[in-house]
Amino acid sequence: MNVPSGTIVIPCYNEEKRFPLDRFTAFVDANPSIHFLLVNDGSKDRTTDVLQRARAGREHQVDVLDQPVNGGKGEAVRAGILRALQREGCFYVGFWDADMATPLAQIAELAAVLAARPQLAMVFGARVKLLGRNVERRAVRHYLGRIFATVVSTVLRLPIYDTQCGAKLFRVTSDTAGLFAEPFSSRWVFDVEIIARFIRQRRYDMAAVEQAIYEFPLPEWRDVAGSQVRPGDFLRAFFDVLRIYRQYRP
Ligand SMILES: Nc1nc2c(ncn2[C@@H]2O[C@H](COP(=O)(O)OP(=O)(O)O)[C@@H](O)[C@H]2O)c(=O)[nH]1
Ligand SMILES: [Mg+2]
Repeated sequence: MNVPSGTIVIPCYNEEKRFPLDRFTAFVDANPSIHFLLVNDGSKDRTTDVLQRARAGREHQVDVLDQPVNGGKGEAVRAGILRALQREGCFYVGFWDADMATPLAQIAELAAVLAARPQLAMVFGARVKLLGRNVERRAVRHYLGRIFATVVSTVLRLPIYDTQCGAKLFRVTSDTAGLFAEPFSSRWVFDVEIIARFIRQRRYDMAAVEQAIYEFPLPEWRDVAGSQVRPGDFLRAFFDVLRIYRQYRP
């Protein structure tokens, strides 16, 4: 497949043990058009060493951004995307969770959708458990995720299925930086905030927004142990959505 060039940001917080170094380097070497920006988000373990090893010998394709203070996933992604947008010749930018619950091979699939459909501004991985696919998610997380997505759909007036999947690509246009320009007000549901900003950018024309976002049902996704999201975060997420609603409504 002829994949246009892009940069994927991988936010990493205490990922020394979880970051799949061998899988990552093998993928990088086999996919020269895909650049990576690994963001160390003020980790307390040796994440930096692992990320530097991932970069060694691949400096043209892999960059490491060291954030001295832990700012949370959203801020790590934001810093990374703004940096990635400075590279010339990027057709897309995106972010991907460090546990690689979504296999890296899906980057090309998402990019291909973006390339084939000019009206799209963004493509999100969606964890839909259909027959014939390997989407393994713990039941609790699945149902909590369904409730959360339903709340977000209602609040944003956008029928989105999966807001929280850590695999998202954005077409690089003059509008892209605007989505990441300001710090996010929420630590965990910045994905929702990106969508809220996009809706505002499109002047609340919901038909236009629906035409510009594509959810791609992933053929493979597996829960990776060691998630740092805690039950309390789930509750906090609802209040964050409420705040986003107030902040971004017309
Ligand atoms: N928990 C946490 N994750 C962060 C932070 N900064 C960056 N991340 C990254 O955000 C991603 C979250 O993935 P994970 O913990 O598996 O969450 P889950 O898959 O949604 O349960 C990983 O790539 C983390 O390394 C942070 O401050 N806290
Ligand atoms: Mg995970």
